[in-house]
Amino acid sequence: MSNYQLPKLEYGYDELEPVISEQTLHLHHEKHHAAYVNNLNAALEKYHEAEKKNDAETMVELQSAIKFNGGGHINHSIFWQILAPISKGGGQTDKNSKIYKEIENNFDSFENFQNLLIDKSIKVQGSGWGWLGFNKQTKTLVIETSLNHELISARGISPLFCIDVWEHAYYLIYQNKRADFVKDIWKILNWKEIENRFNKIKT
Ligand code: MN3
Repeated sequence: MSNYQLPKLEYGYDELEPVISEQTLHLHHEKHHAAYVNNLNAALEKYHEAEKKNDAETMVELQSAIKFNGGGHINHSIFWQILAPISKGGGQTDKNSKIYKEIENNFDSFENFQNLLIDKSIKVQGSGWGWLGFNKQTKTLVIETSLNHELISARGISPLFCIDVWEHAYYLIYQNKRADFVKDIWKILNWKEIENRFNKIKT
């Protein structure tokens, strides 16, 4: 029995305003993310049934639904954690933190890093994600993008933070202006949590 659950948010639905509206967050968390969780559980249940029957054909057919919905659940679970309300420290960077210094080492300056990530995220074709990750082999920070719900961990890269650039993430406020959303989301990034994620990888 697979029983993945929708994670609870650590802030109120109206607390990420004005970047993410209350209605957007309700829909994004309680409808979109919840659907990925439900569809993942349903697909895994069918998969386990097929496994019991030695039905390889059905198992292979289910892989796409598991990948899409499982990736959606995993990526959104990261996304909610790396956001914080402006009133609770959202958007505040600490220039003495390890992650800030590492960003400066890798990308010359924080501003340069920001511009690169914004640019790559805006250019994702269709639905996808912009990422800051850590490449464990080269031991460097990397900017990545992924399509749909593809995981960057599958490329050997540990995710530090992500920007959801699916239209459902911003359309109610920003309409077609993805660039404005990708520039504004920096106001609600939870740098303490991003630093925690970074420390966990390195140790
Ligand atoms: Mn989404």
